[in-house]
Amino acid sequence: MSSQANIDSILKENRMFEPSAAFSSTAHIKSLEEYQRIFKEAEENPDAFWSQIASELHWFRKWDQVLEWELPWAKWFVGGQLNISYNCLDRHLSTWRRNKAALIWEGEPGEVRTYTYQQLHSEVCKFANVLKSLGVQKGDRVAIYMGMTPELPVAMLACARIGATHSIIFGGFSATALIDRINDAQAVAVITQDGAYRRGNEVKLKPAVDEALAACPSVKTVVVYKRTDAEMKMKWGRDHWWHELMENASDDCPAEPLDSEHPLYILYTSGSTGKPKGLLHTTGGYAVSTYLTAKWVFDLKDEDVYWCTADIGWVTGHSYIVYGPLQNGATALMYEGAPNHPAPDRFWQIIERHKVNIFYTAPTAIRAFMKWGEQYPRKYAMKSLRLLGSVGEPINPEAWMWYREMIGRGRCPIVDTWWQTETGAIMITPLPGAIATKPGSATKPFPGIIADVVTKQGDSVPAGSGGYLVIKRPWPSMARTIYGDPDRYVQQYWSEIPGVYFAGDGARKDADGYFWIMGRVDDVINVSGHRLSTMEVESALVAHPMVAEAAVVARPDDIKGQGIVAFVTLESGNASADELKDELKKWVVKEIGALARPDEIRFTDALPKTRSGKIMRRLLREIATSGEAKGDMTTLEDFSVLAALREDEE
Ligand code: 7RM
Repeated sequence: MSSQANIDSILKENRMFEPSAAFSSTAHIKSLEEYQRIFKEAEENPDAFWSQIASELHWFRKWDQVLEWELPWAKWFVGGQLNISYNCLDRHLSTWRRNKAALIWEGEPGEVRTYTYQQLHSEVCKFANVLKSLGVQKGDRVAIYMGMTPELPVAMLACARIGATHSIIFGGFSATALIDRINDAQAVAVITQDGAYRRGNEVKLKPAVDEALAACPSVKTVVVYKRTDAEMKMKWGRDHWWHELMENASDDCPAEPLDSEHPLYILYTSGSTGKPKGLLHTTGGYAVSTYLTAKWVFDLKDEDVYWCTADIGWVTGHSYIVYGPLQNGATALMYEGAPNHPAPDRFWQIIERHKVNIFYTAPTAIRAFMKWGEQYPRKYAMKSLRLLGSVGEPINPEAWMWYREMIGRGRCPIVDTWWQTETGAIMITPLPGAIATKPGSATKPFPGIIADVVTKQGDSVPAGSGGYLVIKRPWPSMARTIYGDPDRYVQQYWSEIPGVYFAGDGARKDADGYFWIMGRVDDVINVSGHRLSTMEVESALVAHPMVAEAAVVARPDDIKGQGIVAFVTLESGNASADELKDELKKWVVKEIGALARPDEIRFTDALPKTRSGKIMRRLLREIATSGEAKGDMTTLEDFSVLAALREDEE
């Protein structure tokens, strides 16, 4: 953060959509008044609120104390013992849900597998016994490097069942990324698969593990799930086939009672510099927050088919494909592959085939759908849909409206959910039956979450001004530390602004108390002393009919301090002419003012993104400034994008 000043907000959006009476009447939270009452109760007596929710789960031993808080160190449900795998599975086996679908999986090549709660329980118990037989013990770390197959949640839940801490590494990461993460966690085992299907090709996974393990002495065992049947080298004594081990494994494996603060998982996020940060989540608090947010935000009902399109290697998949939905006894759909394979209508086909009711995806995907064209969703009625969700980046109003009209057909509320790997669960979000939505706003904090927008000194900013998004009180699913580096945890999240958790994002609160997330403060641009959010300039650009996506960054400017460079991808079929560059500059001036006029527009076929779809503005900043990207690129999804950007420049 370069300046003490606040962030100027220039985006104006006045549309508002009330929940329909029909939706509200059956929703878990039915009205604004009900939300406000619960919010107030939770604010005034957080212990009672969280205790009541926690009581809906299964505990082997009840907690003695709800919260022990020594800033910034939290312990939730102190003295309690539970097992999240028990809460996801066993708890449902004594109810009618025993034979309900827990997971419906669709492979990219088209096969479908369904697991009932009973079946999933058996698989998890068997694999938990496999892990034990391989010597994996409570407290050990297990790295999981898999694609989106049902065996991935089986592996996670099996780890959780015996108290091993999982560390899932995106199937898209390289051997180098694997080495850093495996060594940081000192993992004793790796669970992987031969390969995964993506866009009709095989992405090889096991070979990357082989390459990495030469530099990872802590790993003693590798389990390989056979997905693609590719030719595979197996190292004798170290590598085992999943199917061979499972053949003789017993499906009797009682869940281990674990301390509420027992480490459940480590998940790495890229730091802007240096080694990746392993956020550590523990059991009890995480279970409670993911259970409740999944239920209220997605308004989960027993009849629903719920689909979150995230990769499980990202926190969204951990919390809202696996732990949140399964604790609720929901039916979660899981899809293995790409959204445009074999054609750009794959998602709509899946919604139609499985009669999906709740659909949760990312703005980056929505902008891709917009670019591919309306003809694809238009082919399908998608009458089953009743609720839509968005996560991962600020969703520009243009994309929000398209999502509402083209996918939701004007019938479905949209929940724009703001949260982070660090927060473990959704923090700011509409409750769909209670809170009216505004395109581009994540609306209000979830009950029990005390959020604010403040200056760097920690003072609340007036309505309408931008500032730093902070959380003022501990919440159950907060990350407990950065694994192995508590000092970095304190310094990264609890030092910048006194006494509160600083999320790294900028935001603005409007006169109705709605939060508008403005993106990472590291991305803020300072033009002639005005601090602008890149997201707002991008949002204006994307509102132009020819623009599909935009990324805006600053580069040093002798006069203004910083100038604006916009990287723009166009809707298919639009030529990139110089006249269009002028037109876009004028457009931004008209939409938000002369201050935000881009100095340069660069057309590109694609923007550099992480695997989870976030635009990597840092790399674009380096390209705009020095012509070359040099920083950490381990999380970059597609390297050819950078090469193309460099070529464009010449
Ligand atoms: C869930 C997830 C976290 C960062 C966060 C924000 C951005 C996520 C929204 C959003 C605006 C949203 N975890 N972000 N959701 N920005 N509106 N609804 O994405 O750790 O991978 O990323 O993502 O900048 O700090 S994450």
